Amino acid sequence: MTKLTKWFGLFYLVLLQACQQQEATYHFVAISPDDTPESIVQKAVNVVPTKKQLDWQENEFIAFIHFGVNTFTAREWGTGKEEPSVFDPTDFDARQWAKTMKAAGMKMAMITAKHHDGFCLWPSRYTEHSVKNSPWNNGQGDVLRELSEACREFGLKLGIYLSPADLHEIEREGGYYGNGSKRSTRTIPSAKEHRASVKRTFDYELTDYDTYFMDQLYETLTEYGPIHELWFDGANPKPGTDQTYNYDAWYDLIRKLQPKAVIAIKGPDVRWCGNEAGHTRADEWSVIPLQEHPDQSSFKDATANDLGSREKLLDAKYLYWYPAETNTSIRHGWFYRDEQQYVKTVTELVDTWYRSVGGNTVFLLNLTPDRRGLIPDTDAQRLRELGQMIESSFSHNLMTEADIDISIDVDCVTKRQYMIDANPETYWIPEDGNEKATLTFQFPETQTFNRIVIQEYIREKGQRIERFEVDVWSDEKWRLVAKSTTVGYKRILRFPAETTTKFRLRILESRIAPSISNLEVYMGEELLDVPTINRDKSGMVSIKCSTPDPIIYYTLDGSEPSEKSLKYSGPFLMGSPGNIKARAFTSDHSRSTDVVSKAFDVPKSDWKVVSASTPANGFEAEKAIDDNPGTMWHTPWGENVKNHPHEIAVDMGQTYQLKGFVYQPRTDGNVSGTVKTYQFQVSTNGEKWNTVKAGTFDNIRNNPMLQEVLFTSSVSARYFRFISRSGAADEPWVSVGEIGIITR
Ligand code: FUL
Repeated sequence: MTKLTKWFGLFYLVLLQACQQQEATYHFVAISPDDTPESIVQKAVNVVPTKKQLDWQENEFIAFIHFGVNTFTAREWGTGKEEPSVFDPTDFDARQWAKTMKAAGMKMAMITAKHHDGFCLWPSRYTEHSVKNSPWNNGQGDVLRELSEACREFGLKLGIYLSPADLHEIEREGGYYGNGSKRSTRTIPSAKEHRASVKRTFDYELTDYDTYFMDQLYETLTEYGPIHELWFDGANPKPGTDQTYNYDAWYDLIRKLQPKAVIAIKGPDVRWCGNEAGHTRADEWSVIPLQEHPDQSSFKDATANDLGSREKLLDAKYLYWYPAETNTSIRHGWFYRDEQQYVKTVTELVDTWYRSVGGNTVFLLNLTPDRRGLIPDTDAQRLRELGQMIESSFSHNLMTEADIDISIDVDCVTKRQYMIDANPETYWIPEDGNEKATLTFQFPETQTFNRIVIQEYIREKGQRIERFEVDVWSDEKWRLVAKSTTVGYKRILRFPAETTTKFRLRILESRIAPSISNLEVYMGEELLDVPTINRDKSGMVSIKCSTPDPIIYYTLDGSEPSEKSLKYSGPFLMGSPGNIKARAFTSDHSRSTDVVSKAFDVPKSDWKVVSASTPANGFEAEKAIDDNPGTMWHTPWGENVKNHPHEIAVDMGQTYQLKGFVYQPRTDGNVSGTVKTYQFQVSTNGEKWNTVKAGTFDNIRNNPMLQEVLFTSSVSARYFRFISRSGAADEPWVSVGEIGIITR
């Protein structure tokens, strides 16, 4: 290329970009009373991400790591009273974490440097409650340091979860949390000697706890290299303690010390998806309405289904770019508990990956290092398989591998080829006012594919597409194969493989005009659906699998099922406690699923409800012991209904040695009526009752999963009574999906 053509090319590009830039963009915009529905939509499409929000979004898949005292005490929420001596991993290896995350295709590791219990994984100078007083490495260890080094080695970014709620500072004598101190000017860092090469100081108006928190923030922001995300959890196990936070000062410090870091959840850059189960919205909008100026927003958790439709925007005072992060754990629970703890299958993980990454969110998948200080073997294996699956599914983009002819039925402002040139800087857009468009893609020869990836040009054109459909050319006519709604950063469509010479994208609704920066087509790997194992009240076990004509093998002795194991031919009786492992094969035995494992305790065939708080119609107490988590016992709800305590007493028909009990909250995705504080009593005769356990189900509101409670020692009983003392959502009624016992 001559110098002249190079210059000309550059000039052309600049000119082109100037022309494409029809409107000024911004990260938020005020809505005025004079705005019309049309002008609001026009304003909405000009709201775009900040540079750091865009960089964060491009991570797509990142890791959460929950590790701390809870790993050793097998709790979901600690108490703050743990001794640092409990923290003692035997084979801690941050490189194993980094290697595993890398193999899974993750781009960042975000660690609970301090969870709600207040225990610090780095040797903070401002507390004794940290690794420095643990036996691990004789108090010389530093989890954060080793992780930051491993991340650097494996090319991963580092993020930090620092819990604002701090139980240790609530519980300890002289603790800062809620000590009533007033705000006054304090200098951060408090320590006079600088430990890091950064030697800056900052003055803010702070309480004692804010000062403590910011001193620790300063340590984590200055001593561990670049930080790319800060995660401020809104949860607080002791919400009654009166303590305000000077969030503005925290944000200011972060922006000054780590300008590239996004501040998530209780922060301005990244929004919590609204649940901890990995559910995703069908429509995920990154432009959402705010009722206050973003600088004044308290960033309340947004859990509703519709956050950003046109209708929602009408109520806004401001429109704000606030993208969602889907967070869920690979295990049931955020911390490692034991080897019985459920680990999600590759099929489940892949599904969440598709829905989150391919649903305009970043997927933050939590990993739970065990008491060795390693990501457990099963989990590591599944993460590797997940990584391979993603890698192999998205390695051959049919749009760049063939000469594609694109025809579009509307006038275009930019070149149509820009959407398939694999260049994130270029995009296709039609003239304003073309809210609909049909884009037809013709391959030179027949292709087979089952995935379409679409990305909007959010960096300058915001989010626009509201509804679209895809058809393939088949038997001389168009046939619908997929429908979807929003796109945003990325939408991935999945459908059964199609073989065709052309397909079309019909954009049916969009704001002003749709923009597409990227469109990819793949033949992705299909995973077989893993079997599900259920046992009914009579003890009959059935194993189901949606893979066509599956051959299912299972074991009852804990061994891995193979083609030599028992072959499932229909429901069978399992009248005593046991563990079933199953795996399905395709009918030609060429492929098999992950192994699924399910433990069952004593069957409930002889169980009877002796007494229970009056149920609502259709929600009888028997449904809490029918071995069907899909049904539930529910007391009446609404106004003027009976408040807690609610109770259910059960006669198990014979005497058992009880080691603990299990509570399965309702499973329909609604948390209403879920128990928070409970009491569990037993009796040998149904008359004299003994309380064996009373407590709280930690984090149950956000994560309503199966609760397993162990007693300090086992008790002999024929009857038990489960009493609910308060509800997770502070409602007077109760709901119970299932209640059971642990004898094994
Ligand atoms: C919640 C916390 O209470 C859980 O323990 C966990 O850390 C999760 C990510 O956030 O709000």
